[in-house]
Amino acid sequence: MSSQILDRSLVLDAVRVTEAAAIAAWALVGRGDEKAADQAAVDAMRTALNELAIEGVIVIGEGERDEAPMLYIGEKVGRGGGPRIDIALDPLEGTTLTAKAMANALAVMAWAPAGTMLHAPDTYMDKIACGPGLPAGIIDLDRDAGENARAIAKAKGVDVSEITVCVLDRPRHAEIIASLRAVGARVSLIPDGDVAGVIHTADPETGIDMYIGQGGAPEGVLACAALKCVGGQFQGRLVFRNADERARAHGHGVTDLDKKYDLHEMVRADAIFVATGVTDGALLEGVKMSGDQVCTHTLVMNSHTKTVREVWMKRRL
Ligand code: FBP
Repeated sequence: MSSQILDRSLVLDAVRVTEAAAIAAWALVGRGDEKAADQAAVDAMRTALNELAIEGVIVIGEGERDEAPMLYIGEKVGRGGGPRIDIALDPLEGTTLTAKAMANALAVMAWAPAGTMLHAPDTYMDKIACGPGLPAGIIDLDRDAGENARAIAKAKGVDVSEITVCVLDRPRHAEIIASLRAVGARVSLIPDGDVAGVIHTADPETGIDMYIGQGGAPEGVLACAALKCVGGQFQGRLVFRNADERARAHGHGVTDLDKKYDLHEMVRADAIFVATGVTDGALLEGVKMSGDQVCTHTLVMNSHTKTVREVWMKRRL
């Protein structure tokens, strides 16, 4: 099944979907309207998905059916006649970044064979990640943040002062940040966008060695699909703030609410990961419009073929 889904032509199909979402969101960059930007990306992504010869089911989407009219969890997309795939998507990862014309907003999606992605509820998740080439089990969510940074430093043969850890800039992370600074690690704070934060651990050019902190569980699944393609380690544990969130998790088939998931439990088969830049960022350039021409920059990765491609698209409007 995995070779069928990861057919080469599907990779380009996936690229068209995030390109469409990014272009639509770009029109709303800097307009101060997060909802409108997200809606534009959702509409464009849904239209593009429904043109494809796939039998897709949204497993990570815009929310539950009763609260999201489009791209809700369980929605079927595609015109059929193709492979059955699980789709995780975030049409606009960084709604605030887009509304405020800040760096690093992306349109993101991942595909895997039907039934192989964690159906994560829309709750928070504690996450820790590092890039490839390190001993298995080097990071552990149940260990102190500073201790994790120390372990990575030891494995890399450097002093912990040379380790940089990416963390979402949130008050809830004060303890994590203090723990990292106490051991002498560098902390790189990001305003939003932890899918890119996790992916950065796998790209030496970013200088990020580890990601840690609490962010969206859906974003955790998307980040895992990316790490599946480029290598690295990830652990995640769902975080519940109330009984309703626990009930949602049960509804998604989660039986062990305290489970610590690793990368291969979050995405259990080969995956395609695709992201197009909306605004310029460390991972991708944003949409550019010049005269009657639009240009996009997309990263597309396939864990089956172990390929990572950057796709530049230019189109006359
Ligand atoms: P949105 O694009 O949905 O706003 O998500 C951005 C994001 O920063 C994610 O990358 C991250 O997982 C989540 O929000 C963190 O949530 P919160 O902003 O509530 O701390």
